[in-house]
Amino acid sequence: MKQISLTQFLIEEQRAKGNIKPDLRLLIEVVARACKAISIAVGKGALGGVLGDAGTGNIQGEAQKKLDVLSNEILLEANEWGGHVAALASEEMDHSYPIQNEQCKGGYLLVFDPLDGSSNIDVNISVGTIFSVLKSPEGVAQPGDDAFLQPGTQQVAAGYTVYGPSTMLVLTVGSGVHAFTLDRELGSFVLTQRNMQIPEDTKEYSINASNARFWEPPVQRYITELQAGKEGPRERDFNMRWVASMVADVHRIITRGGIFMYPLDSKTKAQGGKLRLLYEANPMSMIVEQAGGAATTGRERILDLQPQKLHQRVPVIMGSKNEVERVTGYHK
Ligand code: P6P
Repeated sequence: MKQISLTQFLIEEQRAKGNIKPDLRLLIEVVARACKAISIAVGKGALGGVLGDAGTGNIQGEAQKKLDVLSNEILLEANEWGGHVAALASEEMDHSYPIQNEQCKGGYLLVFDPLDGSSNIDVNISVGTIFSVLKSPEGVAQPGDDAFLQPGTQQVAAGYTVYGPSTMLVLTVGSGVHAFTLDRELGSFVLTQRNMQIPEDTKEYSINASNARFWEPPVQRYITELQAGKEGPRERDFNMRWVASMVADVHRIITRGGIFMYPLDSKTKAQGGKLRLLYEANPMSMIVEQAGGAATTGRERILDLQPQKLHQRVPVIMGSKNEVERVTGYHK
């Protein structure tokens, strides 16, 4: 079967739908190239001398893995000269990073988690890169942190690359969700799935059950019903999966259905939740909604939230529409 590369797909989408301006296509290609380099570094494992802690911490108070720092540097370097962004922001950087050279500036903002789930790196479990593209505000010469504080509905593109048995880039530019698998011989991402759709119902849920004692009553009720299986009110058995790598868990859900939950709980309430809005919840919510799923905090649609700070955290419930609507309804 003729292989369609990421570049060909983006050009054909532009011709057909006119929703991918050349600059956005070129930015997505820069990010894809950076993800290829990250995939190579991650794939070397112990042979690459980049496992283990970097000996530094990030603004989240998390110990940085060497690969966190390396992945962040790869994405920064690729975009500094790429000429498509005005500024970058990352989980691994306290503040946003404005492009200084006027000749290398573009009209977009790129915000990313360079290596999500990196605590799994040293035990060889799938990790990923999550990215979100926003428009740089008109007339702002040097966009700072505030420029990134846009609701998720303002995203022009969102995607992730999961470094698993194969390396897959999953992307939306607002007209469906499409998956590309890295062909290591060609060195390019090849289209392997068009218009991914999340089944509206599921038998799989994804939550860190060790937090059960901290959950709010609606979540307690929902999970208890799932655990009751066919003897309970749901009248069917459910299965649980928790990889502790959002990219891996959400990719499974986009591929075969499920519900991913990191709900508000008494442990994370003071900081607003566990997962970060701008570079985890928002891009994943755009992808999930574009694939026919739903994404809420338990109380409101994630994409409608007005961010207040760069590293803001939020509760996250996303995946199969009917399940997300059910547990969100329990919060009313
Ligand atoms: P816990 C990884 O650190 C992450 O941000 C997500 O990728 C993942 O879903 C979650 O945190 C795991 O959290 O509390 O189970 O370790």
